[in-house]
Amino acid sequence: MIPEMTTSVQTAPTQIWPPEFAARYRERGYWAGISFGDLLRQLAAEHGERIAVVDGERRWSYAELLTRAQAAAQGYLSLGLAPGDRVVVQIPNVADFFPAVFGLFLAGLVPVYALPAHRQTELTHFVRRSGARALVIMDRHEGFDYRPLAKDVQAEVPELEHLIVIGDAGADVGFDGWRRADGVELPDVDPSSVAFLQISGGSTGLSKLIPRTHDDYIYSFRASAEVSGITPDTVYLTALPVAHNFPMSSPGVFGVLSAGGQVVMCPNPRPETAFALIEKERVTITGVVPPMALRWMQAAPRTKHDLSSLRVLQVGGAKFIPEAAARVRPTLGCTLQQVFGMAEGLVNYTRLDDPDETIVNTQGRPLSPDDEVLVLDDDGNPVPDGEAGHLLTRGPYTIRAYHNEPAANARSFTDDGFYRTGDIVKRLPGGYLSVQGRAGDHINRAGEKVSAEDIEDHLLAHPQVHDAAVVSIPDPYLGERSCAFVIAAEGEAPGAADLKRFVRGRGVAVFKVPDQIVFVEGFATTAVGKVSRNVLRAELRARFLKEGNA
Ligand code: OOB
Repeated sequence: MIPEMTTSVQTAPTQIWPPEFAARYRERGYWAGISFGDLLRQLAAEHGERIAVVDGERRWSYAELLTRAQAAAQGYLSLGLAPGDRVVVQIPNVADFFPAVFGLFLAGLVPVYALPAHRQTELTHFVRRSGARALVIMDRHEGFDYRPLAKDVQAEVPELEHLIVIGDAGADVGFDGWRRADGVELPDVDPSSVAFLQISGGSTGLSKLIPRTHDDYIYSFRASAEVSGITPDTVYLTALPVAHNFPMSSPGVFGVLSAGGQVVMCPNPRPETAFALIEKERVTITGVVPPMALRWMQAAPRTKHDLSSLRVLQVGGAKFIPEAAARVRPTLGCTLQQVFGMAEGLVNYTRLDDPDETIVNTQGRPLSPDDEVLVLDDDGNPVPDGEAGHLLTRGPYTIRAYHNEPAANARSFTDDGFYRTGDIVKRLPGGYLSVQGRAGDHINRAGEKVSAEDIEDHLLAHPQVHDAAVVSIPDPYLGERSCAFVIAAEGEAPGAADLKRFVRGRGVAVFKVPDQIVFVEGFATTAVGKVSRNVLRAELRARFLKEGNA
């Protein structure tokens, strides 16, 4: 693995649009000039005793959410954390997520969102790269104890001063057991400042951190709530991990709360768990990735649960093929909304009243009238509508830079501020987009983005691996799966199972372990000299598919 090269001193994250753009986004009312903390105060004033969040038997009103978030905010500050400090948050789908992150917002602290599947390698990277001083976790969830993991991270990065634990905290700070901190004053938070750091899917190496501001993010989920028909009667099921950008903001939990609706936490995405909650809470909308949609559609005809309250199923994160998309209404009895978005910003939606043909065959059109979209050929020239090209974008909620990544920023953004998404799309009439694939080398495994380079680095750390190239292979269920081509070092070759165990043992998220390992004698090199990894991966992938192994 490539050693972590960041220094321990990290600058505070910023996200800055050129003044003329910022002025336009404010003038047009996109950036409303309120912070997350202000938003929660407004919602508590407006919706007071209405239920905001449901988690099993726990039902918290908007007023209660504010009270709990304020206690958390004061608790964080009483530990000595100061506004602007970063705090990594690894919380599964439980109600406590909301007081934990709104508490951070109210205190002017900056959450860094890790997913429950992340392990030591990823968490350590997030802590280092953000310069985080604290980590908030849940004690255990779905059979996994997060406390020893957090301890290991702290042992590796001693600058991580505080572990804050929801549930049984042992000697660490208990989330509900703050020492009384009523006197602690909460700061004024600038709505144009960075509210949190989101995690990028990442084509190269480890994830980059994405600074999103209060202004830009609040705009994106409020506008999304409109596009998805969210009202105070909406009941949203959080079936995907809440820290992911899709269930968080498209319109997700924040969009639904911003409209006074109700959010129901689903501990895992299994059809039996989700269907029982849909019936019990009369869920009206939820969002899933394509493999989950397939599983749900398979299970729906046999379920004993009443799914008739469900009006909208959103599907996004990876390509949903038209054949499957066409089956949503017949099997689940609801409208499909395709969502094509990215944590960096731009989100596209099919509209609820679009004709079926558009809903089934496209990945939607941009959320905002001020989303600028370019579709370019390899030389940077626009391609005609209907032809495939590279998607670039800029707009009122798309970032202009990653956090502390000068090299990636130079690659990922044009001089005039367009983000190179790495996606290959066709633009269709009406500005609808159809996603064709990726230009870069990552595997979109059921919506989880895995960088080929990241897995290769882990494989290369094995003493019996001479070289490795990881490619994506089409998979009927996952959409794509990872296949590692491995050249063994001289001597005894490791087995495929050994290698998978080895990668898992390096403390990485399970979705990064290669699905398949193929041992090869060597890599064909068609070009003279240094072969680009991209060319090599493309060759291996083509050979694999031709030989009928898929
Ligand atoms: C969402 O966000 P990320 O940051 O995990 O991944 C973004 C990438 C996109 O660049 C694209 O390659 C792929 O995921 N993607 C899709 C897709 N939605 C995302 N590819 C094909 N069809 C789709 N519908 O995945 C995300 C963020 C917000 C909302 C929805 C998804």
